Amino acid sequence: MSDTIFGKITRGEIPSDFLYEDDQCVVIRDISPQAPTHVLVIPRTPIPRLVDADVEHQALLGHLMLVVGRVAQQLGVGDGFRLVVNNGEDGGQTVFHLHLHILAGQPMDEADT
Ligand code: D5M
Repeated sequence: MSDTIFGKITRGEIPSDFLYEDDQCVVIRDISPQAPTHVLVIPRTPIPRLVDADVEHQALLGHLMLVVGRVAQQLGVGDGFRLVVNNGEDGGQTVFHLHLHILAGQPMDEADT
C-alpha cells in the first residue's frame, strides 16, 4: 500500500500539532483551511478511501465519529459544523489516506465546501 503525507503525520515522522490523539487516530488543523475552523480527523490505519473500508474497520469508523463530536465540542463548534469525506479523485480527494474534515465558523449554507 502506498504511503501518504498523513501516514507520515500519524506515525510522527513529520512533526505536527495534534489537537487530539489516541491509539486509533489523530486530529490536526488543515494546512489550507476552507473555513475559520477546519480540522482533519485521521485514522492511524491507512485506509486509502472510504469505499476501501471493510467490516474490519467498523469499530474504527464509529470511533472516528465519536472523536468528531468530542473535538468539535473542544473547539467550541459543537452546535454547528459540517463533516466532509471526499472519496476518490472525482470526489475531490487529494490525499489517499481516509480522513474526515470538520468545517465550522461560518454559516455552512454560505460555504462552498
Ligand atoms: O483533503 C486533503 C486535505 O489535506 C486538504 O484540505 C489539504 C490538507 N493537507 C494536505 N497536507 C497537509 C498537511 N501536511 N498538514 C495539514 N493538512 C494537510 P482531501 O479530502 O484529500 O481533498
